[in-house]
Amino acid sequence: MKKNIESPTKPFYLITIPISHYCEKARWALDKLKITYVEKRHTPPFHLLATNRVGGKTTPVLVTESGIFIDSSDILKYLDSIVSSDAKLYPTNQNQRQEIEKLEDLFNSQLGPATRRWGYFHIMNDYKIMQSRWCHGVPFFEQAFFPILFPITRSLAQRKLNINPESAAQAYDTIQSIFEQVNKLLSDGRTYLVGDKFSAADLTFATLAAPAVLPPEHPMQGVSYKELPPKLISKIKEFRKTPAGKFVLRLYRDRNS
Ligand SMILES: N[C@@H](CCC(=O)N[C@@H](CS)C(=O)NCC(=O)O)C(=O)O
Repeated sequence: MKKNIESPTKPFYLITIPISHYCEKARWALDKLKITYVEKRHTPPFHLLATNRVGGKTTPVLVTESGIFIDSSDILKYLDSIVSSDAKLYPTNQNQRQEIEKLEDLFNSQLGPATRRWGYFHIMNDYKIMQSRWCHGVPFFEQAFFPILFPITRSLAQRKLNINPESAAQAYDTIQSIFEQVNKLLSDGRTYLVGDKFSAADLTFATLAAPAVLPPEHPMQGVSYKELPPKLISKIKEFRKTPAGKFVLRLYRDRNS
């Protein structure tokens, strides 16, 4: 496997809540850029112990010898600054870069919260699904505490993320509106959202849209797709049929190539 940077003396650490789509954004960037890292997975609320220790709050956090990055976009920009020019996720062309950053901001600020709120609304009351999503690869100790802590962690998350039927319906409308914007961009037959190369805009859209499309190649799988609530499955099927949904599925099929 060709590396894009010289190996640092210590591997990078990526602190995650494994199912988080913002964490998947950082994970995919590290994988794509072939950077050696160790993922430290935590279930809520244990992630707070790990993030607080290094001065962060939310996940992902990337810990490197050159600094600690506590936001997914900062992580991407840092990684971009250390890889060779042919591997970059942000082009040197300023107009394209601006377009990419604008899309990335839109996806970060609107799509990410919307897919998270809408997705959680459908699964949060199902213990088995939530356990499969929140405990994927986390330390045994945290898995052991999950049954005791889940009810309180769930209600804290519901409150913090404002998850209720009305907000979920609004989130669904937001996802649809952003998918429509992406459908429009793709309508001229382009392969990527900006320019002729995979960029931070594609990566951010694919990862933050993933909860609405559930790409089979997503590295964090919970219970099988068929075990999800039928209402959720039927909406996911609809999203998968849109040009934006097909785009996400294609990017995920190519994720590891
Ligand atoms: N703007 C941040 C958002 C990250 C974020 O919202 N992470 C969520 C997981 S999806 C999190 O760690 N939540 C736990 C918490 O807030 O304590 C980024 O892009 O990194």
